[in-house]
Amino acid sequence: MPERTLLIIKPDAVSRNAIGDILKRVEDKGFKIQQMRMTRFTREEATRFYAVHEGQPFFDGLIDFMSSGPVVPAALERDDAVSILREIIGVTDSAKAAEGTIRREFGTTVQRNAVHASDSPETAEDEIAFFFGDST
Ligand code: IDP
Ligand code: MG
Repeated sequence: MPERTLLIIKPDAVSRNAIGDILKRVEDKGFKIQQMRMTRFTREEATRFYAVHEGQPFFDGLIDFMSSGPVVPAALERDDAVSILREIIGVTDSAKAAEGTIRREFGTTVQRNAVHASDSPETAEDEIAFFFGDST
């Protein structure tokens, strides 16, 4: 069954000119890019997007980082989109992510890890609506 997920290319990856390389990785894995744009989170928007992590020790740093420069959110579609994207990005900490994963190749630390990917089909739809509205 086709499913959607949200990818965000984070400010660290945008600033190291990795947008094209990351999009090529996901397209080569069979994802269709349904919607995409470049934008920048205000602190308020980042706080809303990451509300589930409010109260975590890393929260303030995460909001600083995510609002520090442009990001590229993209709605992606393929079978099992959520789990396949999580697989190819690797674990949260770029330093611990497996060889060949996007976070290992384009990120550096647990915070500056190059990309966001939705963690469930339900979250994915909410996150896609956050950027692109409900009309997709
Ligand atoms: P995920 O992005 O792999 O789903 P989450 O636990 O949802 O990981 O955390 C959201 C984001 O918060 C991470 O991608 C990372 O940028 C940041 N983060 C998570 N854990 C830590 C941490 O322990 N220290 C610093 N930043 C963190
Ligand atoms: Mg998460």
